Amino acid sequence: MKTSSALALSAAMIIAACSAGTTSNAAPADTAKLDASGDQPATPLAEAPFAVQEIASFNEPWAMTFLPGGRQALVTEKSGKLKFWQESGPALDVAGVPAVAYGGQGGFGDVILAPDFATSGTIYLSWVEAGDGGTFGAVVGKAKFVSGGAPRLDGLQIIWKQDPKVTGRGHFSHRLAFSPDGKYLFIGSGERQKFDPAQDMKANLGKILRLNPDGSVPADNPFASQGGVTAQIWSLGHRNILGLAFDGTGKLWNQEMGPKGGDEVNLVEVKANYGYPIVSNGDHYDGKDIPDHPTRPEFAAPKLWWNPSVSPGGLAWYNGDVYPGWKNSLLMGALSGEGLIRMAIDGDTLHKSDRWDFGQRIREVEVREDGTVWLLTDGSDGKLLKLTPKG
Ligand SMILES: [Ca+2]
Ligand SMILES: [Ca+2]
Repeated sequence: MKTSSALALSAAMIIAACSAGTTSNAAPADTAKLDASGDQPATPLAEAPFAVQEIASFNEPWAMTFLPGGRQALVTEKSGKLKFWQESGPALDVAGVPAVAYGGQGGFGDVILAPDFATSGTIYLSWVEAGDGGTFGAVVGKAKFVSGGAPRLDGLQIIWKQDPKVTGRGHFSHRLAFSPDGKYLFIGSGERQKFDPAQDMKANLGKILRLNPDGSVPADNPFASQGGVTAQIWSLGHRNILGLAFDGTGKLWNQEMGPKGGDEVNLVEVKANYGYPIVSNGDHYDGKDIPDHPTRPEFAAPKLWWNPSVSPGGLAWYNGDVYPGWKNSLLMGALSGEGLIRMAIDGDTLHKSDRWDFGQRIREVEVREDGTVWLLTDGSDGKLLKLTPKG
């Protein structure tokens, strides 16, 4: 027994040494060149400053948020369940959740805590509801989360809807984030795979929206005087926003799944137009060309982009000390890219700092209060993963 495990160990060391050897020429990466291009080669997990620990399983998990203290979390499952995960106990179904229109890319979406969660227990949720004539649209609601052995939602109230509802079940986006001052709710609203709504000021599709916590429109929104859903608009020309994150200086970043070869991370600025579907560094999946960003400098260009596509899932700001050199970074999951991407924040710019090959579709990225990073993998046997720092 002793001999065979020693052999297995030395074989593992040889494999690790070989995989390190094959990538050593590429590292350290020429980040300036990578940052300006669509490229970003992946590094084997063996070289990461963390080990991957499997914690729990979920059915098509989509989003999660830790509760204060980090020993409990809420996890949405796309088909319509909200799970109350506990570090030392079973994951329980939360009662009182809305009925969701499950299918395609739709179902349960995001879950975040209200800024005053500690006193109010309020959470915000997004999901898809059906409309007339085979149409669908995302909605956002708030409710009080009541913890304990029979967790439930009380007083669920819808505060926002995608308008108009359209056919198809793609590009809902429905990602949520509160500004660090707790005053404003930002919603990523996808263009519903219909292209032009991203430039249509009469639709709240293909936009990032800014609302008061009760769903009303702040008086100082850039298009507030125009009324209707136009008043909700903060930025436009987005495609499928699957991650929103504020950094420590209050800057809002978004990632979005672009067309083929056009996935983006943007610095979200008020009134900016990010150009979709008029410009993209990618092209339509049917092969039709979309002029690249540099041809139309009036549209805000991405800070980073990826070709081939990585299909982003989740976005989180990291400012901990658990993993060396990660302070002030953005972390982004990759679905088709099957990994985790780290981008160092450098003022108003980003660098392609790391990309690890997990061999699994990463849907969600969360940072716990203790500085550890947790991920959700995609699919019917989705896993909650903890990235345990290596000694
Ligand atoms: Ca989250
Ligand atoms: Ca293009």
